[in-house]
Amino acid sequence: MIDFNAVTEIEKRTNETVVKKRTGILKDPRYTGHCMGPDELECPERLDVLYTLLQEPDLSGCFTDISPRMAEKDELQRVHSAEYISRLEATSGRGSVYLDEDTRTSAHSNEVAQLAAGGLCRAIEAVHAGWVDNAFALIRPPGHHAERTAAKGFCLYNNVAIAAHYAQSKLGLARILVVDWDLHHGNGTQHCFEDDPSVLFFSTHQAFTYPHSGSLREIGKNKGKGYTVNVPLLPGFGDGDYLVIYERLLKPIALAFRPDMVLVSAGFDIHFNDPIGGMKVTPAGFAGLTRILLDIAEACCGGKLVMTLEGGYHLEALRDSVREVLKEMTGRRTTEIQSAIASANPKKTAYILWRVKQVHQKYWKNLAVSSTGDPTAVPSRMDRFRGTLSRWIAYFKS
Ligand code: Q9C
Ligand code: ZN
Repeated sequence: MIDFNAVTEIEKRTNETVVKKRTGILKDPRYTGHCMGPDELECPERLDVLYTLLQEPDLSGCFTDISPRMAEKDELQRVHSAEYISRLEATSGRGSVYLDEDTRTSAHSNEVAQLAAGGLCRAIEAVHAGWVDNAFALIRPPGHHAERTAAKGFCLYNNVAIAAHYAQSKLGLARILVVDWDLHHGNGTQHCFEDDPSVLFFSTHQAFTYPHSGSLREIGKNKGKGYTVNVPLLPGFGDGDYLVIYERLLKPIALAFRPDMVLVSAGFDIHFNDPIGGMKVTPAGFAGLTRILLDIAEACCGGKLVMTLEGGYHLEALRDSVREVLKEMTGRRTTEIQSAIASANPKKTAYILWRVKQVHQKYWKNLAVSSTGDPTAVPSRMDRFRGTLSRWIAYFKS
């Protein structure tokens, strides 16, 4: 039985203080019971390797197990239409049913998808209640592409959207920050909170690829303007580039927003070995990203951070990356990000930093660029490009 009241250990090392965190892991063997067919990228083996990872000598015993529950009907209905829920329910017990060209069900998929959404709610409950400091929901199917009335891109129910609504309506949290570092734009999550200023959606994604949404002009609607921040990236971004984006764009926005909890759609398809992604993030880069998110959560909400698995299709890359994320979350290691930021090629990020600042500084005053002495300032010569991407690409290649 888990002792949720165990006191956080503090361990002194030579000249740094390591504060160990209680990290919850939401897992369940039933999550491997959804299978889209042989040779599918989004496969049960993804969780097999992660659940095996947890048994490694330096990780075993470091985590608090959290058990899932099914999402309730009313929780699903906050995000999905009754017709869509019935359509998914009707696949129960049946063979393969295609819901989208990339997305199909097996006999237990409906129940597994409800267990994924409910599982993420449980991880959030555990962090909110203080049973653990932070948590990672190692669940599938993923969720961030699922729309109100449609399955999409391997996703059935939108786990993060359902869980963010749960955190607000059942736990009483006011503001939720949803960060989506998956390779693909989190279209479903964005659409769910587009006009809602209480949920800030920040997404980095590879531009000009599936699902072809998430341009930086998509900033939210009505009262939600400014609370959707899209950062489309060209392929080839690596650790330093991602850390620059998260440190210089996400961090100031998030500190101004002051979330009560940070939820992360953690996709590992930005790893350099991923079969469908063009990004170059390494396991150390994932640790650095996790460190920035933990810093934000620490500054705003007592470190309350909940990660949830989205994409990531190279099994070893997925395992090696999740290992580093988990080490960071437990506080056993604190990745130093400033040197990676300092050694990143500023040409790669200058255009997107400048564009996001240009579009969002009216909503987020602390993004304003000062031309002198500010390390976050974008070179004024960027103005010559008049904001066109093709001009910037030519500059970058020069
Ligand atoms: N049919 C996630 O990473 N590829 N989903 C579409 C054209 C779909 C990715 C190719 C990729 C979905 C959660
Ligand atoms: Zn993805």
